Amino acid sequence: MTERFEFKLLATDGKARRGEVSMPRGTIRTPAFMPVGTVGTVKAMYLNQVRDLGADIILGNTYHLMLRPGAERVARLGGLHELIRWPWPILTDSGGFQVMSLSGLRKLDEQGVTFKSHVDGSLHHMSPERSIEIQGLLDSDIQMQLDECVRLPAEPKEIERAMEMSYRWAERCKIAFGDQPGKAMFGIVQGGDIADLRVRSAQALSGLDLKGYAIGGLAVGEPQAVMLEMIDTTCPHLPFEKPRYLMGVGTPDDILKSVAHGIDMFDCVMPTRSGRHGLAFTRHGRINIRNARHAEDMRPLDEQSACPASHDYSRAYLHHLVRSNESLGGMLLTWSNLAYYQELMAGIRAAIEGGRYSDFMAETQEGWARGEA
Ligand code: PRF
Repeated sequence: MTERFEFKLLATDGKARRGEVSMPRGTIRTPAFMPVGTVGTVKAMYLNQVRDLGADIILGNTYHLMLRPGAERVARLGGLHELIRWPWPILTDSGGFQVMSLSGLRKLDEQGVTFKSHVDGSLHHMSPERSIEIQGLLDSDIQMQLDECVRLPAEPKEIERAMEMSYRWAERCKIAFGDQPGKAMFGIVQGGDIADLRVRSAQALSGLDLKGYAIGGLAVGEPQAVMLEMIDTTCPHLPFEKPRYLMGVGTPDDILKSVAHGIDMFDCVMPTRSGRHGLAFTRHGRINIRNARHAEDMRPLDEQSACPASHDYSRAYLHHLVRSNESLGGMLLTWSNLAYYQELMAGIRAAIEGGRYSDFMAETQEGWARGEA
């Protein structure tokens, strides 16, 4: 553990990277998957379970926490780590993306974003500076710049305008963040599905010498091939020795392929949200446990998994719980899914260290395609 935020590259295999982010609250082994804890809880999980599965960091959301319980209140209560009982690193998203997807009535201009709360309809304004201030009140370890993410497909002019404004917001966020050696503020590359805009965004942000870089504006409606192409276009223009975070991605397949293109960090609601809806991710691929064919299947989801939710409970029981809308159904499937995601990340890290990432990718994909007996 260190006093300063640091990123060390430990090994590479092709474009895939194995590294370590260290900071006062802990060390993050990369490639890393960060479970999403939007409102200060990784839904349907105890945080000690999340930790035991191998999560080095979790994610929180500025937008949700500023509305409830409120950033100043969280600060008075000792900060987010103290409140939720998670002493390890927390990354917070800046709020712009969630405003666009969740709040009613919103207006976005150079000053920031004005929006109506989805909780009580109250009106709020968030500037780039206020987003960083809130993330500071939460005591977040990795803070994200405020940005504008454009849904695809979109007009090139619109994508360019949002990318340029996001860059100006990055400059303002950098000043607002100031000098905090033990923490980091990441910039976010935008530019939609236009290679030239991605390159310009990455080059401009690199000039700000930030501690890490995210790629935003992907997995917003474009095909996977376009997403991978944009990652490939962007990465050569980011500093090699800084961590790269692909925001809001993705499926196990998205993660496997994005790592091969040079991504170090991921977050996604997929394992938690899908779990609550009855979808399991396993070494054998996806299993929709609501399906009638599981009603009398006494096999576990994955007999080889180390997670009790995956190897100790029958598909028949999980099917029954999910069909009956029982909380335990969502809890067990979330547990099993997060276990699989973390198991996948551990496999990815070991494969890169061993210089056998492409073999690992092929074997993993074969497992999904083969399905189960
Ligand atoms: N910006 C921010 N958060 C995000 C995204 C983005 O573009 C995405 C896009 N996949 C997910 N979360 N700030």
